[in-house]
Amino acid sequence: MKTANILNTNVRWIPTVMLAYLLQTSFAGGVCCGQSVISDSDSKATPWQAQPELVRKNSERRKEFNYQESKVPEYRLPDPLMSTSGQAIVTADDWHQFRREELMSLFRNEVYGERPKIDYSLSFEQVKEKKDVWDGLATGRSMLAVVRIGDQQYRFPFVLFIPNGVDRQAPAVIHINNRYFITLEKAIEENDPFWPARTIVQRGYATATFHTSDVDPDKKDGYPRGIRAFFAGGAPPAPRAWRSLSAWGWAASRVLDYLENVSAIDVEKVAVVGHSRGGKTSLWAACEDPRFAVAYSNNSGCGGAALSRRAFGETVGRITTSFPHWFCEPFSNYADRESQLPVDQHEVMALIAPRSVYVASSDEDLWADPKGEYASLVAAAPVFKLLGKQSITESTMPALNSPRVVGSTGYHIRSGGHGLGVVDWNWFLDFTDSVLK
Ligand code: GTR
Repeated sequence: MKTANILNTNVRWIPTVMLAYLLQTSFAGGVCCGQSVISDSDSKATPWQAQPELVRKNSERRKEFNYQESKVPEYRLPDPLMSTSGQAIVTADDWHQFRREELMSLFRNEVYGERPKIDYSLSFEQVKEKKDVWDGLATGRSMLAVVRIGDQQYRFPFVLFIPNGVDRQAPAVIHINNRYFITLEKAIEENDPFWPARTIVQRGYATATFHTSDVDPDKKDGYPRGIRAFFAGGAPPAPRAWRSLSAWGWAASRVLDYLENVSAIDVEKVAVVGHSRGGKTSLWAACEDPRFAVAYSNNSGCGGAALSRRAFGETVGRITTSFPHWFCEPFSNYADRESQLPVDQHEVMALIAPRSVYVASSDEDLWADPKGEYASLVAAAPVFKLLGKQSITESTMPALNSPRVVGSTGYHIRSGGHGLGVVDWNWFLDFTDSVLK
């Protein structure tokens, strides 16, 4: 029972000095924490606030964007428990049978676009397998997902590790890699902090990754070479058709389709994880696919966890201009009129309920609006409650480096800048341990 042993020995407290070291370095190594989370539930630590010097510098450098709390417009969030026609949603049945679908349609029509309703077939090719990775800890596979419509096919690669010799099915983590493709060999040799496969497996999880651009190129002009054009037979995308974020999330679901055939994996316990644009994707992937038990968005900001109405840091206007391929066309109509949006991002969290959501921010990543990322999680609480789940309700932010976990939701804000690293992963895996194991 190799996995079990490794897990036990890794459950230990991190001394403060080591924690500081881990936070300051890009420590790529491995295994360091387990139950080491400092829960802030009874802590008196000061709630996080943006560093005044950083606010000053950002405001100076990017004058057209707001970095000051005092300049956040007054806003009123749409109530996830009030239907468009003004009907209060008071039972879980009302939510499941009516309101959830209504909200999904609003997000599809106004933000992420509608996925195609075209029949396709899906198969998988195993390109390589290594049965004895990391001294027998895992089996690694290099795979191709093959999507067929008629005689045409679209393929994208993914890599997977399955823990060996475990006595019960393992939970799993699907990582949406918005930066690069990590090959099987590379993942075996280097524990890349962006996707530390070895650490994840040592913590008792299977894990898979794919690269977003292999599914739909992450470029303004990448459409003709991606899965969306493949589905559309080369025709240009309709204004409300899916865009790249939705396409990448769709691909995470195809990887999940594969995991359903792996007997060592518990498909009821699969988390979808992404950073930044990948984090926007992981949240929407979990909305579209209820098989995901957990969604983790790391530094996802505008169009991800952050409330659009705050217009703090990145705005709807800026994101839809810089990345027109991420969102369907109507989203750009809300530039500078966010208050007219029929939805806001707290309803993305609500759409994932009663499943679990974890949101992470970074102290220096004001562009992603940490306060707005936290506030949207809190604003989803009435829906978690209606569906019988506990979640974070405390409106004051936790202190820096003090994860807050309540029932189905968790949040941390880490020292440092925009990025996904070992510290984030360890706190996130502590959360999945609590909700999945
Ligand atoms: C930025 C973009 C953000 C975020 C980030 C990333 O340029 O403005 O919304 O997604 O890229 O994906 O790293």
